[in-house]
Amino acid sequence: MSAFPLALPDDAEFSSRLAVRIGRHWPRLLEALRPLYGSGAWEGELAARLLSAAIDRPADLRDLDAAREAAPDWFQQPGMVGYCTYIDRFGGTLAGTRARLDELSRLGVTYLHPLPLLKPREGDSDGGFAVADFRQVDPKLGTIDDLRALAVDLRARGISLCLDIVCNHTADTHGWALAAKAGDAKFRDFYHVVKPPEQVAALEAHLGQVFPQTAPGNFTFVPEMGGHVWTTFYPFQWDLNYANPAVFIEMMDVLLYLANQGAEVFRLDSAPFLWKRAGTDCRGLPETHQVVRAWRAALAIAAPAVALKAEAIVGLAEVLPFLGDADRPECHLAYNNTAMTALWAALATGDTRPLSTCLTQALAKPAVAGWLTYVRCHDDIIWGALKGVIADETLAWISDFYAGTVPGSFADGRAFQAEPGAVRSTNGMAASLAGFRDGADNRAALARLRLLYGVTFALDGIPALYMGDERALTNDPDYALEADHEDGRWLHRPRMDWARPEGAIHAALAQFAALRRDRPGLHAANPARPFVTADPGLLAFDRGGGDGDRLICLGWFKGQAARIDLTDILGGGTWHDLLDGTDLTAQSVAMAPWGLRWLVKKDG
Ligand code: OTU
Repeated sequence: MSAFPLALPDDAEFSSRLAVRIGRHWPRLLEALRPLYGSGAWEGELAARLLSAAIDRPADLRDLDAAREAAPDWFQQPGMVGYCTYIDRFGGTLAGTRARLDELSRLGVTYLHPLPLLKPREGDSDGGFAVADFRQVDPKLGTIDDLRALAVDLRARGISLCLDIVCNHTADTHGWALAAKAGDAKFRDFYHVVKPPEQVAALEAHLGQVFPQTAPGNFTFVPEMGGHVWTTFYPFQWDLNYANPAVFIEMMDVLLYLANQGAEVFRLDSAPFLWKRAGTDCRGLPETHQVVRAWRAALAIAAPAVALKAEAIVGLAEVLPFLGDADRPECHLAYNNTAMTALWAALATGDTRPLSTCLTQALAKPAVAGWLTYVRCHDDIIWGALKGVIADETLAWISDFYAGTVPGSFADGRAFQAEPGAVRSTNGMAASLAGFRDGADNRAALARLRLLYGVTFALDGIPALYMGDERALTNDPDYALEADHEDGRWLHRPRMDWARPEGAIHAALAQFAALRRDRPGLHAANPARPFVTADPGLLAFDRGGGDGDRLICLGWFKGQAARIDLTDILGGGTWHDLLDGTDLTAQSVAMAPWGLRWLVKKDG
């Protein structure tokens, strides 16, 4: 009944390994998908695509598969350090980016996430998140051959390439959408078309809005489609219909194709939105998790070197299911966006207790999974992710604080859009939000930026830098002068400024990366366990495993120096701060303004 329906190729060694993987994961794939699609002809098509991708897999990537099967915790290693950037803004093109890789290696980077680089629609493409062809590179950046060459260069340096899979939607100019508009019934079924206007209103009543000002509503009337197309994001981003097994199979084929070009991690964009069910908010439905689980099983068969990362910028309770459990794994990694958001909240309020709460909740992460930890990314900071952890009024105050409208605020950011009554999210580069202003005395701002990154690097996952933060790059206030860049998030998508001095923050980040590498206790299987501290301004958490390699991270979220008695946390003996090289005892721990310490036990 569930046997794999096709014969494996003649190559005995390859086929015996493939047979083992099929034996393990094909039943899982069917178990995830049959409740969605029933049994049917789609199973044969699925098997054929899987087998052909496995056969097409280049020899070097098959070697990588074997290595990763032997060491499946590769992405949890303490030496992992990420970097996220736009190809055009970092290196101009893919070829130009290949020429800049020394910059990444100097920072200890082992994981590169270039933001969308596949062929986008013409005109506004939501920063490349409206893909017109999943098998071609944006011609402005290069070709698919350039992408493969980049992946090879990266792998030679021990850097894994992470690509976006914009799996929730396509551009309205994608071939599937064009065929659908032309009346091809097969492709009309790739999208959701709602005909009676009352039905649109009935669906809307349960749905939220992601871009309420720039893209209100979730539906767009398209005359050629004879109704409203489901468009959660911009009107030119058409949501795919995962109730159609052909959509699952096509997107799986995209994953496998890009895996065979050398991608080692996939960022599943907008993961919560995949499945739609009338009468719900269509976020994180159980069927969505079955789809993700099935992709995981497909990769485990045809490209087991590859890891999945969930992009779910929602509360932690909605993020955790994307990591699955031991029996039903989903993604290997997920963004720890609540920790990130709570870090910024602590920096504004001087109160680290909500952050400790988020870290405590994050202990529910399966030991085999990792967090993607970060300070900033290309999107806005969504305060709503802390709903229930921080009171709404406080979140509104924090939003104003980062917009710079609270008297005495150090921040130089801007408020973004929000649904009526909700707290407005925040745009801005990390340096600007931390108060860095070009030409000013920036010592405090740099200490704040170092504090946020120093905590992030001590957490249980891959810490990812956002381009330019290593040089305290500030906002791009002129963003709207560029065509199709009205969206306020372009404030924090400036061009890399290679002439900008590297300075203290660059040195701090390189130090964090180098220290992490040598500390087995920082493996992502060892969670960050927060302590209750007497002063809410102090964040303290423990990292370490059974092997005795233990590290305690201290972060002081206040602008005045302090001396703190930490006997209850550290106990007796001498502790050594890896960051400044000094020794200290628990009775009197000096914390500089916005200070940071990574402590290890010196004796006993
Ligand atoms: C993602 O973000 C991308 O990161 C954005 O840059 C895109 O515009 C968007 O998808 C559409 O492709 O709402 O504010 O829970 O929060 O998918 C960012 C997930 C977003 C969403 C997330 C989305």
